[in-house]
Amino acid sequence: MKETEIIDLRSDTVTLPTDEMLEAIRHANLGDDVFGEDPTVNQLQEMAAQRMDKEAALLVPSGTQANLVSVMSNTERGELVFLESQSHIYWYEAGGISSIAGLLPWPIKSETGAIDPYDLEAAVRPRNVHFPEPTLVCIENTHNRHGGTIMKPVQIESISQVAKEHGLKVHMDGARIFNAAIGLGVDVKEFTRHVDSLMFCLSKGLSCPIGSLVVGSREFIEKARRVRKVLGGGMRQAGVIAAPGIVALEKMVDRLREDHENARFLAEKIAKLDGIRLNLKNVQTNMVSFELDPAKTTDDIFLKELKENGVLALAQSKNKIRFVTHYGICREDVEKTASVVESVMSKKFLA
Ligand code: TLP
Repeated sequence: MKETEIIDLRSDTVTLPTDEMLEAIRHANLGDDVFGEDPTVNQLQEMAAQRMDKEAALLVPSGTQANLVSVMSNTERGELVFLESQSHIYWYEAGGISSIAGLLPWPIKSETGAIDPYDLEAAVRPRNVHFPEPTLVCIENTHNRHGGTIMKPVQIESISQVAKEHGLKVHMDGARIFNAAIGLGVDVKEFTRHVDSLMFCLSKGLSCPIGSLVVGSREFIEKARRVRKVLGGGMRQAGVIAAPGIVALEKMVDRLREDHENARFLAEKIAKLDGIRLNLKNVQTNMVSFELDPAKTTDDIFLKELKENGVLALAQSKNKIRFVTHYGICREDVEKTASVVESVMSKKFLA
């Protein structure tokens, strides 16, 4: 990356399509996908289902819609959904789980993003006329607000066991499930085996411009197709979205390792700095989350100083900052970021 260019570490959603993706769009075979006739979409959906070891998959425009379609296809209005208290569905999806799906979200706190099976067990109340019917548990992997932490397959299995005992389904927001797989060095199927449905995004670390996939049983996907239509997500020549998705699944998964190495490098450099509280144990994939000591600086000042030095980051909460590494960010960029952070933190902003 040239010195004058901005180093954008706000999210892996800022990634641009590769030349091969743009070529694939140009040459894609297209059809009307509402009729199920787009061959490129059908190919991607088959690939996704196979990769996740499920029966079927459905292409939708965004991760938010993927979660909403999944949640609605697993429940009926008025029911109760357990989810982790910092989860994306609860925090960042504009309340669609309540306002559109008509569900009661029931947040459960956790240490690092993985709901403890004992806490789920304790939260499930006996079926009774007073209580909404509990039907679904949502997990998130990797966990965004916990800093890209991985929920291990064994943890998913334990949650799913408790869920099954109580007749609940499990949906996984796997927006970054390939980061989890690469981070642990296991096949992605290890993470999908114990969930009923999942979604994953093409438009994050995999670098596609648009698109997410909902994956599950054939019956579930049939319902999801109808729900997607209700939400206005039925698309026509959607092969233009699917074509780069195919390239992503074939070519962009293994390189996520590089993003993880860059995140680790950056985290280790800045964890040592005065005024930064960063738990290196939680740096497991492509995110670096940390807190700023409020006696030293605030997120507004910190982000402004960074921006003036050509680096962009996001505040996830008051004084909590997130960097995300991704395709297009190289070692030189994280080296520069580390030195910018060091010089910013060495200044005295607050009297
Ligand atoms: N997350 C975005 C923002 O919304 C915060 C980001 O920059 O990380 N699940 C998870 C775990 C996500 O991180 C996101 C996007 C989504 C779902 C929603 O995906 P989109 O943005 O495609 O609707």
